Formats: sequence, C-alpha cells, structure tokens
Amino acid sequence: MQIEKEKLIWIYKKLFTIRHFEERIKKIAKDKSVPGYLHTCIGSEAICVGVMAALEKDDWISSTYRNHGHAIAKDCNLNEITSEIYGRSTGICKGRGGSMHISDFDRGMLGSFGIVAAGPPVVLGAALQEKINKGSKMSASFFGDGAIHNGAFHEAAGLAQLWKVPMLFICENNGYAEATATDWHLNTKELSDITRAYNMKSYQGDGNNVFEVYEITKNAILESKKNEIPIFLEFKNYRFSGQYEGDTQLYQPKEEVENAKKNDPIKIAKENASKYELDIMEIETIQNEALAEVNNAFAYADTQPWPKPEDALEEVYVNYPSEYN
Ligand SMILES: Cc1ncc(C[n+]2csc(CCOP(=O)(O)OP(=O)(O)O)c2C)c(N)n1
Ligand SMILES: [Mg+2]
Repeated sequence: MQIEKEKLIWIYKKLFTIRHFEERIKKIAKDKSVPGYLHTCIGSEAICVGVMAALEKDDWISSTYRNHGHAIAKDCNLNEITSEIYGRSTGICKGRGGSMHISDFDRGMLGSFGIVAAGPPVVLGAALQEKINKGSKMSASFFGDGAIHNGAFHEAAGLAQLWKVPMLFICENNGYAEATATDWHLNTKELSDITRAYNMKSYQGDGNNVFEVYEITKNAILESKKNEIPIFLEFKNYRFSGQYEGDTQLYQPKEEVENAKKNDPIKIAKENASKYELDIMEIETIQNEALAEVNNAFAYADTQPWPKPEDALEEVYVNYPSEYN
C-alpha cells in the first residue's frame, strides 16, 4: 500500500501523541491532580489513528468514555482537550464535560458518551441526514466489544441496514468489558457474527497494525458509499489500561499482558517504519515532537482559569426561542 509521506508522518505523530498523552494521564490520575474517572486507551492507538487516517477531516464520528485517542486523532486541539480534562474554562467543552465527554462539532466529533452504546444511534442520525441532504460526509461510530449487548447498538444496526445509510460501526474488541473477558460475554464464536441478524457486511482486522486498520477502513468507506450500506468493522487489540485509572487489573493474567505486549501497536508501527521508507532518525524526531506537544498541553492546562460558579448553567442547556417556553 502506497501512503504519501505527509500522511505517514501524520500517522506516526498521532500514534506517539496518543501514547505519551495517555501515559501522562496515568500520572495525573495517580497524583490526583484531576478529579473524577479517567479512562486511557493504551493499546488502541492504531485503531484511533488508522480509522481517522481513512476518514476525511470533517467526517462525523462518535466516541466513548475511552475517548482521548479518538479526539487526538480527529485533530481536536490538544491544549483544549487537556484543559477540558482539567475542568478549565478554556477546555474544548469549556470545562463542562471533563474527560468522558470530549466533543467538537467543528471537527465532526459529535460526542463522547459515558453511556455504553449511546454513540451508534447518534451517528446513525448524522448518516441519515447526509443521505437525505445528499451530503458526502462519512459517519463512523466507535464502541467496544461490551457495547454489542446493548439495545441501542441493535436499534442503530437494524435501522442503518433498513435505511441503507453509508455508515461504519467500528467495534474495538480489546478483550474486556470492564472486568469481563470477551469470550465470557459472547454467545457466538466471533463477535462480528452479531451482524448476521441484520444482514450487515462486516470485516475484521488486526487492531494493533495501524496500516491494516487504515486499509480496511479506506476500502470499507468506498464500499459503504458506493453501495449505500452500513458496514461493521471489528478490530481486535488488547486493553493494556484498566477499565479506569486506579483499576487493579487483577483479573488480567500477567502472562496474558506480557503476551499482548509483543503486539503493542506502537512497537508494530516502529517495526513497519522501514517498509514505508521512514528511518529511525525521522521516527525519533517525530516522537520527540509529539512528546513536546503533550508536555506543552499539560503545562498549558494546569495554568488555565476555572469556570466561574455563576456560569455553571451556561453552555449546558439549549436556549430555546421564547415560543417554545
Ligand atoms: C448502558 C451502560 N451500561 C453499563 C455501563 C457501565 N459500564 C461502563 S464501561 C462498561 C464496559 C464496556 O466495555 P466495552 O464496550 O468493551 O468498552 P471498553 O471499556 O473495553 O473500551 C460498562 C458495562 C454504562 N456505562 N452504560
Ligand atoms: Mg472492551
């Protein structure tokens, strides 16, 4: 697969940015500089970046509470993401959302949802709107293996197929839903068997290999748009992070974690660099730049002003025109 140099550099930069960002999040969770739950996506970098590399910048997506990587790969502003996590007024949602609710309509980020499987119906709405208005933006919803048991996923999947809307259902099968391993919660052999009930096309791929994710997603977008159909993509990877920061992860056997490290998406991307004619020096430069941007973002966020208590209700409710009151 040919990838132009500018895109390649973008791919590596995003992979490194997400990893460094999440490592830093782990630290602030430990030293309790930020209140509330924090969920990191270490191990999911290749899925976030591979999918976003295949999408156009203004395509629609939804994410989950494990959203930092999606937001970074969707080119949301790193300072604003970090400031949001710190709850500050210069955050991407002006400090109202926090870590779990990073959204940015201008960049097609329709929402990050703490409620499992809340995203697919929202993205279905975006996809239907594109179809009705003869728009060309693609719509893609990210969710986890655990989300396929939720009714909202099934409602969205059934309607997407019935309405023939171009849309991607992107399942990150990271091996766990909270403390329950995927093979403990599945009734079928393969997770993507679930799509048979809806006669929906599906493809599986290695979620640790950014180039495979990119290629599968790119082809799926072409097929989905050409045939006006939704497509389900399952990318398998491993959840190196706990369910949340502070999770003791005692239910993840040490051997399993050690084995999964062999397929760490950053390691695999580094190993593949020479295939794409990027040398070790270039990779190091990209990684250093990513780290510097992450450090700057955290330094920025930590000095930002808090929202004013008297403004607490602003930006939260819709201001309906008076005739609706
Ligand atoms: C509707 C709903 N049910 C239960 C929960 C509690 N909950 C939070 S995360 C989670 C597991 C989801 O696992 P998965 O979809 O695989 O995503 P992952 O955390 O692995 O990214 C559950 C059950 C919730 N947030 N929303
Ligand atoms: Mg999961």
